[in-house]
Amino acid sequence: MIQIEHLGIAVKNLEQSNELFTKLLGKPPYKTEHVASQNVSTSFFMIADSKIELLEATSMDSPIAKFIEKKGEGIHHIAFLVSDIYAEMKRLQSEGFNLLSQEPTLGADNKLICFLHPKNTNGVLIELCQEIV
Ligand code: CMX
Repeated sequence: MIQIEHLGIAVKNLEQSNELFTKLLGKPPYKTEHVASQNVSTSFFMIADSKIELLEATSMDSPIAKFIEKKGEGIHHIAFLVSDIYAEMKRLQSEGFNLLSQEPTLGADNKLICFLHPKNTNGVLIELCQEIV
């Protein structure tokens, strides 16, 4: 693991939350993106070498819609940057973590991603991500 790449925050209304976080951080998101594979719309704010990702559900069966229904808005996941996601997935699987996919998938912000089930990580959803070069 190299660093915390971003914190994901589940929000009900991306436009309103973009305004809120623009005021809070003193700068606008550098990117907004619809990620069809995850049923989410996202925006990214840079903070030094890390990022905040705001996530709004685009359908009722989105993980973000389910999360907000159950827990309300708030921190949804922590994403760690890795240099070799395949090696890291293999290592974590051998350590007994529960990978939510056997292969990395294409995520937001030009990344290969894989999630670990929160039940085995103290209730925190963990995302691994690797930059696509
Ligand atoms: N953080 C912590 N716990 C979470 C959670 C989260 N983000 N999402 C769900 N849970 C909890 C549920 O509340 C539930 O807890 P209890 O058993 O105590 O009730 C438990 O995890 C398991 O829930 P589940 O019913 O088995 O599964 P869900 O349908 O809620 O799905 C999860 C949970 C993590 C498997 C699913 O959300 C998933 O596959 N997530 C990965 C993909 C994703 O989150 N995509 C959106 C982000 C995309 C992006 O970053 O661009």
